[in-house]
Amino acid sequence: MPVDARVEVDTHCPYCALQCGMVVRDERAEATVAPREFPTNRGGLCQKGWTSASLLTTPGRLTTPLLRERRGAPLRPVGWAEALDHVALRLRELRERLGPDAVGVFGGGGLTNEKAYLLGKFARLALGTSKIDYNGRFCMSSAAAAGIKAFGVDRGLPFPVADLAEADAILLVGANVAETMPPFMRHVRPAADKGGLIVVDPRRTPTAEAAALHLQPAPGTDLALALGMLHAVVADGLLDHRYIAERTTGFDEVWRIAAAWWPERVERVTGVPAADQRAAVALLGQARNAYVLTARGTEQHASGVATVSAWINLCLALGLCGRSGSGFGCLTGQGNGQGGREHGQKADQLPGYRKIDDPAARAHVAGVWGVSVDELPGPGPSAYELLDSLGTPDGPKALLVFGSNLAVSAPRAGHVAERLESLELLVTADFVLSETAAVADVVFPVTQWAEEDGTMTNLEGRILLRSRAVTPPIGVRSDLDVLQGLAIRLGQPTHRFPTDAATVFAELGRASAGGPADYSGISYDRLRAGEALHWPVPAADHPGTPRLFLNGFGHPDGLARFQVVDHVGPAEPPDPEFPLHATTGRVLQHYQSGAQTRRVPELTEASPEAFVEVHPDTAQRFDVHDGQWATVTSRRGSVRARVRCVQTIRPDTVFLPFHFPGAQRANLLTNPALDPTSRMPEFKVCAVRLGAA
Ligand SMILES: Nc1nc2c(c(=O)[nH]1)N[C@H]1C(S)=C(S)[C@@H](COP(=O)(O)OP(=O)(O)OC[C@H]3O[C@@H](n4cnc5c(=O)[nH]c(N)nc54)[C@H](O)[C@@H]3O)O[C@H]1N2
Ligand SMILES: Nc1nc2c(c(=O)[nH]1)N[C@H]1C(S)=C(S)[C@@H](COP(=O)(O)OP(=O)(O)OC[C@H]3O[C@@H](n4cnc5c(=O)[nH]c(N)nc54)[C@H](O)[C@@H]3O)O[C@H]1N2
Ligand code: SF4
Ligand SMILES: [Mo]
Repeated sequence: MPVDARVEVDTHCPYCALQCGMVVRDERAEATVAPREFPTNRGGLCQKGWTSASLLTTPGRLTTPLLRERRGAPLRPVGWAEALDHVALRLRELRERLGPDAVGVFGGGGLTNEKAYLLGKFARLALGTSKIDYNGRFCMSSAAAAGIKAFGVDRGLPFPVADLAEADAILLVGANVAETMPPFMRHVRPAADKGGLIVVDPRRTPTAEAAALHLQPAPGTDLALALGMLHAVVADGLLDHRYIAERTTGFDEVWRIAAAWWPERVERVTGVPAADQRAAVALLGQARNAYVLTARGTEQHASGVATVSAWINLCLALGLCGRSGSGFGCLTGQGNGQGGREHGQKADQLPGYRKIDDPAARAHVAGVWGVSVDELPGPGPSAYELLDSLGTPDGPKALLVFGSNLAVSAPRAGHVAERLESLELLVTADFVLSETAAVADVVFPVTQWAEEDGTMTNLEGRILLRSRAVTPPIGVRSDLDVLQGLAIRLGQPTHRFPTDAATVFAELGRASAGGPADYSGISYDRLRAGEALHWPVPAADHPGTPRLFLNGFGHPDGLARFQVVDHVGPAEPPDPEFPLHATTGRVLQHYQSGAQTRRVPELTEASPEAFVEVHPDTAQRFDVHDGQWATVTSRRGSVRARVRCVQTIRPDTVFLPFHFPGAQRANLLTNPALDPTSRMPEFKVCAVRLGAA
């Protein structure tokens, strides 16, 4: 092909919420990617982004539907009509036999806004089921719930990431951005250079290495740490009295609890020296501009909502929220972790971030969908509760999975695998044979990122267009096609399930109009023109809302609400039988369950297998050696992982990445203790013992 015939399309990375700008070139049927200047990545990409094009032509790419007649039979290639007919017939039969709630749906925060929206509509209308939830429950739910309580609105960052460049101090809590969003380090670098970066993590991560101050609490004790720091704010005279009086409510009740958490007491619970707590507070309190940012390390706990609330309390006490140059935010994780939690694939939700039990929201959305309000089901169970109920007398007998590899990523994965096995029908759509697809009865092969149009909402609430840049392989269809194909066979009119992304987006805009996440003023044309549109965008001539709370918070009185919270501690503390804390998380090269990145040769070469980080003293105590395979055991199961002796972890804690399958699945260990509000499982701490493999 002559050089001038090659196609170059501006788009964004297929992976995380930073949604780095990239250019995809479709050259001689081989796509390549290159970084592009965009505010979130400022010309950078991480190794996953750089290698993302290879997934388009990975040898294991699915290009034909797969079906097995019965459990135990092998998956065999079939045509689209046969696969769609088979699934629709089984779903209809189940519905007639057991009612609409006999079918469950599990979505993902990597799906475009259009897919997430249509999946929610499909569940409520074509299936009539209340049982839909998604993997964002495992990701942002605690942050979202805490944001709504305090501010009345949940948008991960209520300001553009570029604002961070002006910060004198940044507190990163349970966020290892140097590995989970490497180009994000560019935004915290100015504060780090001024000596103002503070990192809270039980491990000395590459992010902590860049910090002036690293606080290293025991996993699951952040809430106590935040209370101790609030205590120090008051004791050291840094409380912003005027801000508290003018812009908040509820401080006095919060202080009644924090008063009892003086830093020396907190040191005994967390292991963080009292002097470091005071030093961190001094850095934040004396800064002209300061930010507190949380991520999964502090959020993925059975007390995750209370813990995030405690960090917000600290921020409010210092007067940092809702003014220019300072703020509080939670770092969204998945590519569309923000939009994916706004448009109705969540158990309790309708599009526009509306509640499914709100009569006005139901009336509005039923109107847009052209159905009567009574046709809309009510709220359903949360992700883990849905998975835990599969195949039980009251639970779904069939599950449709779009955009999650839950066999690897769900907590207590051994139990979840048993629940999947007990189903009459498991259906998934994917572009590779993930561990979940491998145990499904029907697999639909779908287009991916660069092969289709769709919008994503990045970590700063900015809506982005990912445009089709390459021709998909023959045989695959988009998720929107799959949903339409099934919906028609379930008796729905074709027009109700459009397959053109721009048409779906326009409908999504109407459905979201008037809701907190209002997209009604956004169009593909505005996005193509490169407008920086942060929601809400309630009209076609509205410029968007980059900074949400400058003129008041989202509650009717415009005030932020302090939340009364007290320290709880891990749901499963260590004991003589399971004497160590295990925590889990990420490495730079792998994304989530690894379904995608384990198929990229450069990435598996750099990170081939599961490992467990162990302090040398702990290795000696448990008689395991660096480089050796070990067994880590919790009350729920055992994992094989190679020992990595590191000085950077606390001696009472081990760390495992969760990206690896089979016997190397960290989630065989994890505790599905759920937060009472967000229903977030406790991925970040459980009790384990360590032994030679
Ligand atoms: N390379 C890579 N990047 C990713 C992803 C990926 O899978 N791989 N996934 C994306 C997604 S969906 C997400 S949600 C984000 C997640 O991004 P992060 O939240 O940054 O990632 P994690 O590694 O899960 O957790 C961060 C840190 O929390 C620490 N931690 C563990 N327990 C505790 C605790 O009790 N308190 C505190 N303060 N810290 C604790 C861990 O040691 C870890 O270093 O990353 C996104 N980016
Ligand atoms: N122990 C432990 N477990 C965790 C976590 C942890 O920190 N520790 N973190 C949790 C978090 S934050 C998250 S976000 C979850 C994520 O965990 P998962 O939900 O498993 O996420 P992925 O691995 O990204 O799985 C996405 C799957 O969908 C496919 N896919 C990608 N895009 C599309 C699409 O557009 N359409 C369709 N049909 N398929 C698509 C991919 O190939 C892959 O198979 O894991 C959670 N699990
Ligand atoms: S930081 Fe996230 S969005 Fe950027 S290249 Fe890496 S994975 Fe992609
Ligand atoms: Mo996530």
